[in-house]
Amino acid sequence: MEKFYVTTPIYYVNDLPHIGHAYTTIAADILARFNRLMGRRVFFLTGTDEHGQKVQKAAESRGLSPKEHADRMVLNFKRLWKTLNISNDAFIRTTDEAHKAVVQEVLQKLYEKGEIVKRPYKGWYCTPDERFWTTKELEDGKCPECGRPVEELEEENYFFLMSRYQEPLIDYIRKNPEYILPETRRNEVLGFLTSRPLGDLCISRPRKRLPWGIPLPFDDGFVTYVWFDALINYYSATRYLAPDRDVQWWPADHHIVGKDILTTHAVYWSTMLMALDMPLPRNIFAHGWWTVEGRKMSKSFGNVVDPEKVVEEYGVDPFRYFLFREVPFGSDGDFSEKALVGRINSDLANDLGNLVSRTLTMLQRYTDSVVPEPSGVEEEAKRLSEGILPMLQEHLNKLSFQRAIDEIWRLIDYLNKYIDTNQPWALAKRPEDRDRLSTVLYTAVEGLRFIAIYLWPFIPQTAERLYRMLGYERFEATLREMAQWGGMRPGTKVSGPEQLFPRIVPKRGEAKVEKSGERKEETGGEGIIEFEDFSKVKMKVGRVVEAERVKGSKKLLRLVVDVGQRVQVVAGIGTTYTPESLIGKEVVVVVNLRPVTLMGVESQGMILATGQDRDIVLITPERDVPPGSTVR
Ligand code: ME8
Repeated sequence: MEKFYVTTPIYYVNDLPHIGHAYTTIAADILARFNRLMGRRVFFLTGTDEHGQKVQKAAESRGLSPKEHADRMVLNFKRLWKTLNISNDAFIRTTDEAHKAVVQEVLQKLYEKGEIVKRPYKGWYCTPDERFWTTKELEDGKCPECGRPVEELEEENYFFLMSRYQEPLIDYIRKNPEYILPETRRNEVLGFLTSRPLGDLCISRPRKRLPWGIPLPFDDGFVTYVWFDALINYYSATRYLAPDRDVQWWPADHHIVGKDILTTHAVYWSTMLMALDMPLPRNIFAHGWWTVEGRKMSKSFGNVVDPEKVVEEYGVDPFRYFLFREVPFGSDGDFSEKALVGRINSDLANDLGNLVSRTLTMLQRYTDSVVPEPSGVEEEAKRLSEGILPMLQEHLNKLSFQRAIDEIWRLIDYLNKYIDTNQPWALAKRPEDRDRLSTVLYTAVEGLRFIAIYLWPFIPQTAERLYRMLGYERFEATLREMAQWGGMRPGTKVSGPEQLFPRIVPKRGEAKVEKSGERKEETGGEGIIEFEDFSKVKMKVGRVVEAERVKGSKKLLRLVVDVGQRVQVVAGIGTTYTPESLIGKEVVVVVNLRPVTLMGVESQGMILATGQDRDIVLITPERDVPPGSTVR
């Protein structure tokens, strides 16, 4: 059986985990889940980096020993991984005795091979970053990485002769285009390696200066540099933490890291492995950086996002979904609650949630929630559903999570449209269309089965819930076996409709009225309202003065409408109208709706229209009237 080994960085225990740590770990989780579903043996490793100056200092400031401090801090990470449904197979701590033994073994081997030597060293030391810089590397006399002051230190130390591997590494990266991804980062690393001589790496710290580390096996006066110790975790874990010890886990398939620590992985770790004559990992992927509301996340700005809080407020799956749908993996992203709510409302509540509830509502109404026998196979639905699997494989192999999600959404959009076009509610009224109704309902519910399976790596809790709603207990076969059209057995009892994702009303208000362009389910009954209810709705004639597509959406347009004053409205009419065709058009706008955010854009009103999808018709005044005229 094929194996798949994926890692996250091991996080420092000097601080609490935040959205950035969650991001990397969820990425690895998606890959681990997908590969398990593909029937591979998976080892998914995460953990904590517990030695070094940063941790020692954090412990000192709390009046604890470094180990006591680490023992406490590690719980925050473990708890968060539980909250986020992270399915790691092991959790490594660099203070594990077994890890320390492997680090010492590696050091001894390199020392005996002549890859590590002792030398006097003079340089500029940045204490917070725990590393030496040469005079040339300093920027304005300060640390080029963090900009903080450095101090000149002279001491004897042990060096790993990294410079020997400069050429072999350049060669390796050139010959293996997928070794470092994304490509822009690969080019950066190559640029760095080819533009200057690679120095040797100081891998020890005198114990008298820094006692908190793994002692060098060949010199008790020194401990190991924290990065040298930490990087070895990826290998040491295969020796004592991996499931199925009979599997040859090394080398890893993917090391997923943030772009901040690419050099340590691409250069230090790769050359360490070369010196050890060990194979290099298949891929190192450096993802982008999250800011929060346009600013760097930092305690001093008070904008560090606690994933536990986000999950408490919005649920785990919306959070997981948002992070990977919002930006391509590799690019930087910006987190805001507004953007999150926009995604929940448009993608999860409207597209997915609505598809599930309307399908199950119709089954309940027309077949007593029993899956009907179809009278034929809808070839297009079958082709689309089955065709997503190879696309998922291709995209996830390159860690293109966003594209993978797009593929699944194509099926969701298709099925919503399929229901709109086939109008099961109309078929149900005509006895001669009974067979057709069965086929349409079967196709919708079978399509949902594919969606549940495909979504599982991304939003496992929702996928499992949906799968149970479809009458299954758990995924019992491999993805390839399950992704065959016709898997849903006629006669299966499915559950009644449930709301998967309630629409989120932005904190300030109670915008319970649906925005224009969102799909409205057939309900059958018309509720009578009082005149005073109706008179609460303020409508005006407006002229469209600006129109453009909302980025990333096929349906939504951002319009600026002059209704006496200018208001911004997000309208789901983009499948019928082009932005250009709307400029100058008169429309009717509901102007006193509580604003909501759709895909990151605030909508301050609603435009009246009829029809749906490609057949939307705007309601306009019969003759030109001045913008701002009241509609009653
Ligand atoms: O560097 N956006 O640990 P660390 C995206 N112990 N990702 C972010 C992020 C942000 N704003 N902030 C943090 C270390 N991350 C070392 C690693 S590995 C052998 C040793 C994520 O706790 C991202 O994955 O500082 C980044 O690389 C990592 O957290 C840094 O975690």
